[in-house]
Amino acid sequence: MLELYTHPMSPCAQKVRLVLAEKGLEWQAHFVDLKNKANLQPEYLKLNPLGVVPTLVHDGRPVIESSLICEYLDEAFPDTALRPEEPYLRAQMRLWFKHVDNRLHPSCGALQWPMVMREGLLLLSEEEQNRIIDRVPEQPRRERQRRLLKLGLDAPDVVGAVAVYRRTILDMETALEDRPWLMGESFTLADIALAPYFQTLHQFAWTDMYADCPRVADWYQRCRERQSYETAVSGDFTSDVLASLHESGLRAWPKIQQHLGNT
Ligand SMILES: N[C@@H](CCC(=O)N[C@@H](CS)C(=O)NCC(=O)O)C(=O)O
Repeated sequence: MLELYTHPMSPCAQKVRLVLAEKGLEWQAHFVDLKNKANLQPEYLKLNPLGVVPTLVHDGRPVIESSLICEYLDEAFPDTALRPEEPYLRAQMRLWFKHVDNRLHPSCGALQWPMVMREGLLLLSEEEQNRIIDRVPEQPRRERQRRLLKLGLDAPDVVGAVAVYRRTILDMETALEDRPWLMGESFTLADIALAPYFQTLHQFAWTDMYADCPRVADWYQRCRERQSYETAVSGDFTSDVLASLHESGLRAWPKIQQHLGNT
C-alpha cells in the first residue's frame, strides 16, 4: 500500500509522482493544503518533522525527502529501473540530486513563494503572519519566508534564485551536448529530479529563461511528452489555474528579467 502526501504545485512531490507514474504503481493521494498550513499541523509533523511535502507512506512506514523517496521507490519496485546500473553513473546522478536539493529547490521556493503564497498572508494582520511563520520548523526557512513576505520579488533571495536557475540551465545545456537524457540514452531519476523545476517556469510563462538553450528546450519538451508527465504533473493543472498562473507570471516577468540581467 503506497500513500503520498502531496500538493499539485510542489516540484518535490511532482518528482515522486513522476516516479510512481513511470513505474505504473497504484497509490493513494492525501492532499496537503499548504496555503492553509496543513503541513504544520501536529498530525502531519509526526509523519514529516520538517513540515514539508512530499511524504510517502509505504505499508504504514513514512519515507521523507523527495530524492530519497525516488531512490527508495526505485529500489523497492525495481521493474522499469530509473537509475543507471554503473556505480560511477549513479554517483553522477546523485550529484544532480544534490544540486537540486541544496540549490535549485530553495531557489524555486524563493520564486514560487512570493507568486503563490505571499498574497494570502498579506491579507492577515502582522500578528497572524508572525504566528504562522513562527511555526515553520527550520530557522533559515522561517527567515527566508519573512524576507519574501516583506519584499516579494525584490528580496535578495530572488536575485540569487534567478542566478541559480540560469546556472542550472547552462550546465544542463552542456550535459545534453552528446546525449538525449541527462545520464545518457535512458530517462532516469536525474531527468525526473530536474523536470518539475521547468514546470515552474512553464506555469509562469518564464520559458524565455532558456530560450537560448535549444538542447534544454528540447529535453523539457520530451519530458512533457511522456505519459508520466501528463499523469503526474500536467494533469493537475486545469486550464483556469494555468491561465491565472500565466497571467501573474507575465506581470512579474519584467522583474525576473531585470534579475536575469544582473546574473
Ligand atoms: N528537501 C525536501 C523539500 C520539500 C519542500 O520544501 N516542500 C515544499 C513544497 S515544494 C513544502 O512543503 N513547503 C511548505 C512550506 O515551506 O511551508 C524534499 O525534497 O522533500
